[in-house]
Amino acid sequence: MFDKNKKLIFSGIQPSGTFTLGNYLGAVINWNKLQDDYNCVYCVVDMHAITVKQEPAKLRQNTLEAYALLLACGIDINRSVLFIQSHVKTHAELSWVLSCSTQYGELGRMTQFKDKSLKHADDINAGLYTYPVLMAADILVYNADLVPVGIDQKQHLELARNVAQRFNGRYGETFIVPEPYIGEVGSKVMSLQNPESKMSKSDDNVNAYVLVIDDKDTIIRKFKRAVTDSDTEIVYKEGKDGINNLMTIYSAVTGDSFDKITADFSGKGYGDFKLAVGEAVADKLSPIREEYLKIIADKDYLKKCYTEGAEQALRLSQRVVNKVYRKVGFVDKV
Ligand code: ATP
Ligand code: LTN
Repeated sequence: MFDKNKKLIFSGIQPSGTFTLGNYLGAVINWNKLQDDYNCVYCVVDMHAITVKQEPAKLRQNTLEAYALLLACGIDINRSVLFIQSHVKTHAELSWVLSCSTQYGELGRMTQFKDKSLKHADDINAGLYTYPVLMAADILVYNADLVPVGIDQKQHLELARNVAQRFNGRYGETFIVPEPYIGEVGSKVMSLQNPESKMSKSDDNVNAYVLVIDDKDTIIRKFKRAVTDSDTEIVYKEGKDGINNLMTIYSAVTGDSFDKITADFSGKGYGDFKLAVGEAVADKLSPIREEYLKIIADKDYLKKCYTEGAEQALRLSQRVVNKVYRKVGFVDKV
């Protein structure tokens, strides 16, 4: 299925609830585009999700929803490998070996670990600490060349590179040292209620985020309520965080430049612009929502997709684990 002349992309997304417009513009839209030029392997990282407390039934539901949403957003199983992390045993197997090439101190420096330890102070488990090792295994087990992530994941990717280099130094060339791939447009979508912080699905205020599966009326209502400033001009400028964010979103979904947006809305008020952004976003998301509702209702189709995805992923990654086991000195299994 893969073209040997193309580079390999790997990325993962957590099943922590339905995706926001931020996840879509910051991550998934890039995953979709990259399928044209790369061999792509994508997964829903349910094993990472249990590093914080999960309700089992909810995790199962969220994982299926995330998988269905990726299909609805255009991840094409005829071109790319799309699977659920816990279905492919090689990730956990490689993770153990890599943990023996990762230093205690370097894991302690991870800012996500520090943040999550404060947020989940009653459950600072070993998995939360070794989270980046499993992430390194996800990537290295496919010998990925490039990893599309948001800026928040750059430090974890740096760690994966260090671990790959250390392993290669100790046991001989085994892993490709992966490069980060940070998309440009929409790399940071801000909250509609507090445009100084990022749009996040765990925000307490539902008006702060737009979900990919929100209906048209809800999307328009949320944009109408978006916090802006007391100025009137629709122009991208320092200090106008709310308008800057709306312009970024509008530009990402329509392809219009900031200059064109300013020219098109000259003489019009914030109210008109907010409505236009709401409509443009709703138009972009409505086919995804429809497709999602169809897929999530068809459990047999979903099962077929993730089962095939897991088989393909295992085939690709088993070779790397076999090689690693040999390199570290494990006895061949026959
Ligand atoms: P939460 O919203 O609960 O903080 P999250 O949406 O950041 O979680 P992830 O599953 O870690 O959770 O994010 C998946 C991907 O989406 C990551 O690559 C991340 O960088 C990107 N992403 C998340 N929020 C935004 C945002 N507001 N703007 C752009 N990209 C984002
Ligand atoms: N930690 C990432 C999700 C993730 C990932 C990966 C991303 C897990 N494994 C491998 C890229 C490559 C996150 O929270 N967004």
